[in-house]
Amino acid sequence: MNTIDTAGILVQFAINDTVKEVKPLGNGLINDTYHVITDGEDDYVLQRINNAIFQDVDLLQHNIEVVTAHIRCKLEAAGAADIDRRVLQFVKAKDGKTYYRDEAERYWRVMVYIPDSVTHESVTPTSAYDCGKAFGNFEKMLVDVPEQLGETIPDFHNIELRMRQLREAVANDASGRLDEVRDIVLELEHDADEMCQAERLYREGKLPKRICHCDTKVNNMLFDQQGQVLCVIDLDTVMPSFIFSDYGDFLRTGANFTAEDDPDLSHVGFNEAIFKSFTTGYLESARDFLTPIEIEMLPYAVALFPFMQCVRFLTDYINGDTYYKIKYPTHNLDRTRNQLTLYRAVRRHTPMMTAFIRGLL
Ligand code: GN1
Ligand code: MG
Repeated sequence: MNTIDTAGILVQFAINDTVKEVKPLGNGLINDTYHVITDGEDDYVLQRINNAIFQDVDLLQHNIEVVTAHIRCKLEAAGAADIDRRVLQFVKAKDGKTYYRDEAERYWRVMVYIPDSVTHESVTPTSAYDCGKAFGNFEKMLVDVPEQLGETIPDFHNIELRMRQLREAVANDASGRLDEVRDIVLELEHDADEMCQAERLYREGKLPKRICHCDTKVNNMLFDQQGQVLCVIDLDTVMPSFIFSDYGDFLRTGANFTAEDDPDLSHVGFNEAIFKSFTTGYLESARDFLTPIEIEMLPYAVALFPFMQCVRFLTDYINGDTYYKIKYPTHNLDRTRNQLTLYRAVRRHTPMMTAFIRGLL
């Protein structure tokens, strides 16, 4: 932060109040985020967009503008209270865009800070129900977005692509680590066809893509001081995807008994209580617009995301750790084994999940 002239960046945006302080906010791994404290009514959030990962910032900001404007209209039409705390609001730069590119080709954006809001890092059965409802509602508000949105990371959750990337990594064996992980590659290959069924059904026209959040972690939600969900944040990955992305990826982190990089595999497991409450909340808001095949495939989605994450971590390990930040040499291997263990646990829970979802309908 010391080397970045935040004042010089902030003057590019239509902020009238005097800035008193700028300090780091949150713990995101991709973008850099700051809380801008002013002497006026509103505080702001300044964020540097990581354009190494999100290479088309114009497309990304356009998606976010369309989505937030649409949600605001929906909330207004529903007569919702406190709308400014329920949807993000961007401040325009002098050229009218919602981002600014500085001389060093860094990209910046500014949002109004939502007052009296907090984030949580873990879920309970009670909050999982609220999260399910909120993410289902987020998708529901976006079913009739008035234009086709682009993919901010092309084929982000396409498991066929992720398998191709794994196979390429295996063929190159750039870091000489393949021997150590051959058994894992074989296990993943064994289930790959089954896990790729969504992409096949999509090509056959049987499965839709909808506007999804695609990074449904509990810390991508703002809560009020009483623990009620205010709004969904971190909209960079909002793009067309299978609804499995939102439903499955939330449970991948929320319903694992431990963190995704816990090396002690005896801690890893699938939390049935979290699954049940999240699913109950999600289906309460999403069941009206979901097709029968989407609902029927929800247990598949719960397995797909640990499977896909295992493929992605393993690919990165074999490639010599070029994508995910690591803290020690076998970090990606620990993550791989953790996700594989979770995947196996989820598969054992499939009959339970199927029965539970039937019971809700
Ligand atoms: C990355 O940085 P974070 O945790 O928000 C990744 C997700 C993975 C996750 C695994 C753009 O997200 O897809 O699920 O790591 N995001 C991107 O920890 O690749
Ligand atoms: Mg986040």
